[in-house]
Amino acid sequence: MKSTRIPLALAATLGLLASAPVALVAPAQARVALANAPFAVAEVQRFDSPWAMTFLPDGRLLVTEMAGNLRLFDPASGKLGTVAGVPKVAHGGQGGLADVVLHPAFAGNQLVYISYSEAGEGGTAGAAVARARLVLDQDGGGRLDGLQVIWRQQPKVSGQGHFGQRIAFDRDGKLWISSSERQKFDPAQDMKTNLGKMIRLDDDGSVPADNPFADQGGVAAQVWTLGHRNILGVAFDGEGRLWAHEMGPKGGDELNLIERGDNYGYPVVSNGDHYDGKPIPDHDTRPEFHAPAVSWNPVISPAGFVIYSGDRYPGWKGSGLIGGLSSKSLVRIAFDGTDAREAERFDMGRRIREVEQGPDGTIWLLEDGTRDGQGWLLRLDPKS
Ligand SMILES: [Ca+2]
Ligand SMILES: [Ca+2]
Repeated sequence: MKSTRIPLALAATLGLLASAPVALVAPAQARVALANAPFAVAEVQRFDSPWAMTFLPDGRLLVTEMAGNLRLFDPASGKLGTVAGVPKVAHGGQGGLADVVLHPAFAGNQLVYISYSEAGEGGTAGAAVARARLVLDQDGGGRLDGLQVIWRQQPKVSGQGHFGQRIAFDRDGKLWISSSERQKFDPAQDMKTNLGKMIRLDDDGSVPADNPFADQGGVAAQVWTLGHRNILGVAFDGEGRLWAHEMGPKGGDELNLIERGDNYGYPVVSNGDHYDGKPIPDHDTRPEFHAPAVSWNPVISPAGFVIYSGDRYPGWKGSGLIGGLSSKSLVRIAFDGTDAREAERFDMGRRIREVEQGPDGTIWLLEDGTRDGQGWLLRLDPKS
């Protein structure tokens, strides 16, 4: 909902001042200065344009750098190594090496999954997802072995924006990929492309027979939901529900509950408008589209997302934690079943790209490096 400011004189004319209390402006979020946060921020290690990270069972951390480097960092010793064997990535704009996650049975099969922007013919590009066996050496590094590309955006198109390419596994072992609309708008509603969609696959990239559009065949069979813009964060809650945030255009960032076969409306509706000023009808004009659980205007520019399952920060268990790029913040979301609201916003003073929960429940962040090249790995140390 857009907040509406009505001048006092006009409000008086309309008789609003005499009526029962009506919230004309949405209540401000609880903004929390770092001095009052339940954590202190520790700068741990700098990376070159870091984008995503994931913890290994031994407590070490895989970190992606957009130029195509997969780094292995040991927080206990401070040792930093490199994992060789990443395919050539199309690095530029929002493109490059992106997400990294472990197979749910990693301890047994050592499979890691990476997403990245892949160059095509004539300057085009598209997101790709590959899996490989992670082989670690004794020197704090390693390599990707037997890499297979298991999914691609179709078609590859011009430009360097809105790849999405977040990946996650659910508790049934299905692989989820956010495939953003590459700043091309209409493909998000076109079932002949897999752009602007949430994708659901088996762990080897094959298409599950019970996907909602399986009977359409082609790339439509991969699709779980459609009508998305740019999804840079996906997470499952304790009940197994999938939540995804997406960057809106000028206004209208969203947090969505992802439900089988639904259409989330972009570019037909959005609570924001196009950057060139062209209006887009709001969600409430078209109830057939799934409306966001939370909508932000002004935007937060969400990137990175966990739903916290630890005990190290009072009151956070079950909360969503979303990084903010333009808002330079960490946003805490409180869930109530299928409802959600922004509960708190911590002013971090830097663009936050990625959020991850460590094995002991500590929250780690990556500072965005796309603007000046370097970004800190940050650890949030609980205050006792
Ligand atoms: Ca991660
Ligand atoms: Ca929407």
